[in-house]
Amino acid sequence: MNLLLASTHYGAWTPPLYSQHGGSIDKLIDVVHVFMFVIFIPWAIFFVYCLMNFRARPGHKATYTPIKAKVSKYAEVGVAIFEAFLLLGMSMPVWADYKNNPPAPDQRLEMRVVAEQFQWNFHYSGPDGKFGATRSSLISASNPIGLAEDDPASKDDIVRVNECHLPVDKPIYLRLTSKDVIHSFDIPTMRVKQDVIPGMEIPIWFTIDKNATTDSIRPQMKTVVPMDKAEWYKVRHLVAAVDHKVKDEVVLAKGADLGADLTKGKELLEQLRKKGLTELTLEPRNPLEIVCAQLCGNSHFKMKAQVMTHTAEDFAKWLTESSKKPEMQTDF
Ligand SMILES: [Cu+2]
Repeated sequence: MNLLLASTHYGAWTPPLYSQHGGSIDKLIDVVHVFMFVIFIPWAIFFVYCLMNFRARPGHKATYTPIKAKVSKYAEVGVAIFEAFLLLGMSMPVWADYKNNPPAPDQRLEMRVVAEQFQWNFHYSGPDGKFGATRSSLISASNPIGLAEDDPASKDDIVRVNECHLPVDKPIYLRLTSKDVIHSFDIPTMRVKQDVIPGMEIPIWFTIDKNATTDSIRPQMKTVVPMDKAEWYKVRHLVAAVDHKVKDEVVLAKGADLGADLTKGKELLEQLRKKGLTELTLEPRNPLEIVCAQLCGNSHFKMKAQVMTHTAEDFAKWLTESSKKPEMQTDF
């Protein structure tokens, strides 16, 4: 369990929430869990009672016929009614409210997401707001979405692999499609999840909380680990949050990681211990990520993209700068 918590840095319950619509989903998850717990306990007790009470034993024959008690019938009807309420009264309104209200085209950031085994490709229309044409015949390692460069609309388009930049406080409208098999686009911290199906383009939309820029989230996930408890497998996803000093010598600079693999990590931690460092102050390099939630092949586990969230001004700056010098980043 500790290993699990250390590896997620998201805590024991649902991950932190950074989108505007996610509160109602969390409420539903909470209600379902409490309800399941409430019916699990009495039913487990009743199950054990039946096993004991109706078993064959000296002087008593096992009972094979179902019991016909009114209490159990009422309990079953009560559970069915509550489950209908969960579906009709809670779940469907949340879904309907979400699905019936896509953001208006002039107010949203529209993007294309093209999934493939095993990476996420992001296509931005650039400052002109027009997506360049794509053709499957043009797809190559350096052009993963097959963007047609002879199309004038593609001149300022931006394509990124496993790197997704998003603005906060502005509706985001993603058009999801896949080049090969079924994937599932999932941002756990935004409560966004949608299957991605080849041959179809499925839209999904959400708005990121105003204060949820990557730069402001990262320090919130700061953790302090005493050196005697610091093991590489627990800290490998984290980086130094501050300059670590021993007698004015910087032994681990802010932003440095704890070694790329087990051997290097062990060595580094040993060195730090020898130098007399007593604790590590760490934070995730990037707290937000997109994962694939559909088992899509043998490297499904590494189908992850980093999400960087920016203020409106920073995002506009990124968009303008990136569209001027189109560069393909394929190994993020
Ligand atoms: Cu996948």
